[in-house]
Amino acid sequence: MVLQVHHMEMSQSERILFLCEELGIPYNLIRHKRAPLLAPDSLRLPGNPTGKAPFLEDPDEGVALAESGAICEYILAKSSDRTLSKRYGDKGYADYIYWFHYANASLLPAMVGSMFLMHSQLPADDATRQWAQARLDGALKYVDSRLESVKWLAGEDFTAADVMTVYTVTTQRYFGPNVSLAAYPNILRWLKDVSERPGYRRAMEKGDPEMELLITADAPTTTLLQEGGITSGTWKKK
Ligand SMILES: N[C@@H](CCC(=O)N[C@@H](CS)C(=O)NCC(=O)O)C(=O)O
Repeated sequence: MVLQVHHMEMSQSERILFLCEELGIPYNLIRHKRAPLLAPDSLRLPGNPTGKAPFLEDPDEGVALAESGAICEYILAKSSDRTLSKRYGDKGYADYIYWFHYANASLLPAMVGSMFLMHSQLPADDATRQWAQARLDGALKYVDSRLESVKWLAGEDFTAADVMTVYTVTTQRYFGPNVSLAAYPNILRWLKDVSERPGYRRAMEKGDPEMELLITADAPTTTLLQEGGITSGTWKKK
C-alpha cells in the first residue's frame, strides 16, 4: 500500500506533497479542511496525538509519523532516489543538513513569533514586538544573503532543504505577519525558480487548488487570523 499523506489546506504539510512530487513517488493524498483556522478533528488519528499536519502513514511498515522534518527524512530514506538529499561524504552535506534544519528550527519560529505578536494588543513600538521583528528581518536577510551566492539553499543542487523552507516565505504569510519580500531580491529569484518546478506546481495544485500562491514580493493586506480563518476567502485565486 502506498504512503498515506495527510495534508491540511494552507499548511506546512504542502512540503510533503512537494517532496513526493519531486521524487515522483506514488502516494495517496488525504486532504483536511481547517476548522476554520485550527486543525479539524479528522486529523486526530492513531499515531498523531497532537492532531496537527503534516501526518504520514506507511501501512506496509506499520509506521505513523508527524513533524515535517521527520516525515521528509523518512520519505528520503525510503526512496531509492538520492538526488534530493545528501549523505555524509557528499559535497555540500553540511550545508544540506544545516539549511534543512534552519527551516523549522530558526526561520519558521521567527515568522510565527512575529505573527503572534502582530495579533497581540501590543503597540507596534513595543520592545517585544520590535525584538520579534528584528529577529524575523535578520532571518530573512540571512536566507537572502545565502541565496545571493548559491542557486539553491544547499548549493548548486535543488534539495529537500529547499522543500523544507518554501512554506515559511509563501503560504505562512497568509497568517501573518504581513511581510513583504521586496527587500529580499534573492529570495524572490529563488521563489521564482521554485515556482517554475513542475513538482511544486503539481503539489500546490493537488493540495491547495484554490489558493493564490504567495510567490511575489507583495505582503497580504490582511491575515487569516484577522479574517476568522479560511472561510473568509481572501486567500483564494481571483
Ligand atoms: N513542527 C511541526 C508543526 C506542525 C504544525 O503546527 N502544523 C500546523 C499547520 S501549519 C497545524 O496543524 N496547525 C493546526 C493547529 O495547531 O490546530 C511540523 O513541522 O510538522
